[in-house]
Amino acid sequence: MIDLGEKIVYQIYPKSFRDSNGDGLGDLPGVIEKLDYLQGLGADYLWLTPVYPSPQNDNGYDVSDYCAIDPRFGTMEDMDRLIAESEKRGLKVMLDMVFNHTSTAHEWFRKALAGEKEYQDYYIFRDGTGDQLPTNWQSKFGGPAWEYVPALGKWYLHLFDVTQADLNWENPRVREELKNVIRFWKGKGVKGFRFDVVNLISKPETFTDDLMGDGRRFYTDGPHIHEYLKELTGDTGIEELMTVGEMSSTHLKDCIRYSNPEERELSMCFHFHHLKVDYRDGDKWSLMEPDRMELKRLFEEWQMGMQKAHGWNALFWCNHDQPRIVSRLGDEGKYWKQSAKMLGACIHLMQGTPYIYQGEEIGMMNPHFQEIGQYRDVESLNYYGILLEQGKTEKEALEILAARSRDNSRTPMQWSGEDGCGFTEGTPWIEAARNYGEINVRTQMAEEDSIYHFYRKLIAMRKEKAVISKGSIEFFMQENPDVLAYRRRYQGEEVVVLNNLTGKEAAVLAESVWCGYEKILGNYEDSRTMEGAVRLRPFEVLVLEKRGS
Ligand code: TEU
Repeated sequence: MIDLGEKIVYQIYPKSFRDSNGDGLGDLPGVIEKLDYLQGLGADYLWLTPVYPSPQNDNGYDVSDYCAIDPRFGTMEDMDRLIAESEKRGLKVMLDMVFNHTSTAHEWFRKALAGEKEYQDYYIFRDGTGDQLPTNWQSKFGGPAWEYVPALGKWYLHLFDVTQADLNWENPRVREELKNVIRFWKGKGVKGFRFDVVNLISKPETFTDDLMGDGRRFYTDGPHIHEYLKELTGDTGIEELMTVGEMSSTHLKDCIRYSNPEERELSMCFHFHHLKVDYRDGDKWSLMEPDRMELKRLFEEWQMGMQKAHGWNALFWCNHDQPRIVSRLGDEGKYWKQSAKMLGACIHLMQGTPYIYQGEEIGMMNPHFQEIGQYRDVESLNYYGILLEQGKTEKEALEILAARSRDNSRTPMQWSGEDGCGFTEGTPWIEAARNYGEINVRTQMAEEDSIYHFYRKLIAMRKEKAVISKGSIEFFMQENPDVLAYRRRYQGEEVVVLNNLTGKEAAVLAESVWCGYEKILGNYEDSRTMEGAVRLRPFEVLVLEKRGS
């Protein structure tokens, strides 16, 4: 069994990581070039988002062949080399399995369109006429979740883009095909899998209109989801590998089952509730100041809930779908460095397995695009149109995208201050953030006090201290809206983590919180002694260890 609490996963979005051939797109040889960097950081696993053949309508999450490499990213030899070179450095490769849907360019879907009944059963088709949608469900990228194929007189379901057709998991042949994909990659030496929106794969028996929402309540954590996951894991022998399910709009009770080892489903889950605390009325496209009390409540609910029932959390702020966390909950100006470090510590010292998304470890920010022409993401482009239709001005719509677009995290990795920011010698497929001169890996590796070195310390601390990797967790000061405070305990050892979530000086700490403890990590340089009234400074994090523990 893997000791999940000791592992760190680094997420790579290959398209924006490192371009080795100057075509403006990142590629696998580019990832290989950077393996030493990842080893130096202390990562254990690299999760690569999809590099399979794809029309790239959703940047690879529209897969047209699960067992090959898109020439834009390289070759199968490159992948083999990446796996081998990673192993040499003690790194394991995790791949992204997009099993809820395929691209409509996939051979299976093309055969379905050509009238082959057998392949129509691979997808979710419904007979009908072009003027009558089967249900009122909405696609997650905007617009109806159904598309009509006049030649067949049928609709097909697509919870995401119209070119991403949902697979029919009720069909055992589909399940077998997907198991073969896992077996293929496992045979190549891949040591982990991230399953894209895997809690959406089990659709209800009958399809009905959702009078209360967009349809998600019918297929989220759906009727056969636990059976399907047990079957997939059991039949492919991936139980001993590292697996993580991306759980969309999920429930705690299901995540416990997905990740409790006795259930033999997955190692852990991503959920997104803590990343919606700045959505007004749950609407991503409606801006609001983050609700910090809600953030604290959610952390407590999920950490305590998973702990109690032996589930396991994937710990993360950032990924390729989320705006940059410093721009969102931290500070882009005076307290950039402090806030990036505080946010890192806040997540890394909780119970679970931490994930770092490329660039997070150097405090990369949203790029603040000003024009629609700078965006590439299908969801952003769709919603720009929807927001205008709803009556927003172009300026308002652009402000919303600048805060919420998935492209905020997809700009090139900032390796250096040179032209192309060390990402490419060509023209990048998406513009880099303008601040790469100041914010880049080269500068931060050279600077002792940098965010990069702070992340290295966080990683090292998890590996050195069993209280971080194995300890229990409890929250305190829950009535205080500014400070997120928790305590970890393990075999007589104790560590306390105090995070000022705000840009203001925050509450005075009761003496009982710090007396008898010593500071082992913080994000302010000076040598303030822990005496008398201890106030947390803007975005300050204090990590305290009980003396003699
Ligand atoms: O994302 C699932 C998902 O629902 C989101 O995070 C989505 O981006 C968000 O809800 C939109 O507001 C996964 C992948 O991470 C994402 O990149 C893919 O586009 C999506 O699945 C479809 O495969």
